[in-house]
Amino acid sequence: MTLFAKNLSDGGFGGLENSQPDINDVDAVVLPVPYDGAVSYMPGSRLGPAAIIEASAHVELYDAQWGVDCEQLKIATLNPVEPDVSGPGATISRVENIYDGILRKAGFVLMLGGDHSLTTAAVTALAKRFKSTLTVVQLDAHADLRDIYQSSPYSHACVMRRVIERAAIVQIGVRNISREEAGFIKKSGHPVYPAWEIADRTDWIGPMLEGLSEHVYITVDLDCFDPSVVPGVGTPEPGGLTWAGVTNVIRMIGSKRKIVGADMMELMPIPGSVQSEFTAAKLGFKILAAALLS
Ligand SMILES: [Mn+2]
Repeated sequence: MTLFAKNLSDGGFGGLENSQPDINDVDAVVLPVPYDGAVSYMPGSRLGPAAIIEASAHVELYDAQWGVDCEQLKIATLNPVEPDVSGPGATISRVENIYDGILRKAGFVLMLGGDHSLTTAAVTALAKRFKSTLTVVQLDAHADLRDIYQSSPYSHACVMRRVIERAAIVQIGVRNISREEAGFIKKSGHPVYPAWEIADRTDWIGPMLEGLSEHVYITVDLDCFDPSVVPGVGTPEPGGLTWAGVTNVIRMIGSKRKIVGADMMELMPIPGSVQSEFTAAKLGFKILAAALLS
């Protein structure tokens, strides 16, 4: 699989010059996957990656809050992955192959979705490397633990069920759980921190961190945020997480464990508003900083 960096004129993540076609020599690769063929409600997240990349040019790279500077990171933004027309399963396999190819060269991938089903691809590639030392931390409004949804095991509503078949998981911020999923959680026994339990609290973070393996993958479904923070998602859910809450958790994870990959999924741009994509872009730099500069 050949990997191409985007042309310089396209502008990469952060508006950074993309003069680095050789990804052997970068700190991080941004992988846009504009695909939303596995959504259950509103399509549109295929427009997410481009909107986040465009907004990212307007984010200040010096992070005064954390005292780190993402300017020092070498980041290559790859060309968007084209979906496989034969369907979600084939598209996930394609992304997995590409992801695997990138991992052979670059250390860290930030994937931009696209719908949440694509996380399975990243986790499959990483689980092959890290085996039982990988925990997937999911920030999401939904548990996404259905075995099958709308007749498909690849629906974005099933993604964490596919992920837990490959790695340990921790779920944070969930507030929409079906009866079937609640039963599965009880049986599985993995840690779940519903939004209503962790609002305005930080005392759960320490015990949560202790349960993580050495290597952590962070998957951010942008609907984890309260819709007042990120309104541009396909399945908004009230009662969500705050900016400070999400960024603090990610920073704490980065300070205690090795973050080996991350994604930001399900952004559905709202015409005329840049609030959601700008927040996502800024979060992308927070993730890169927590993973690579802490
Ligand atoms: Mn999700």
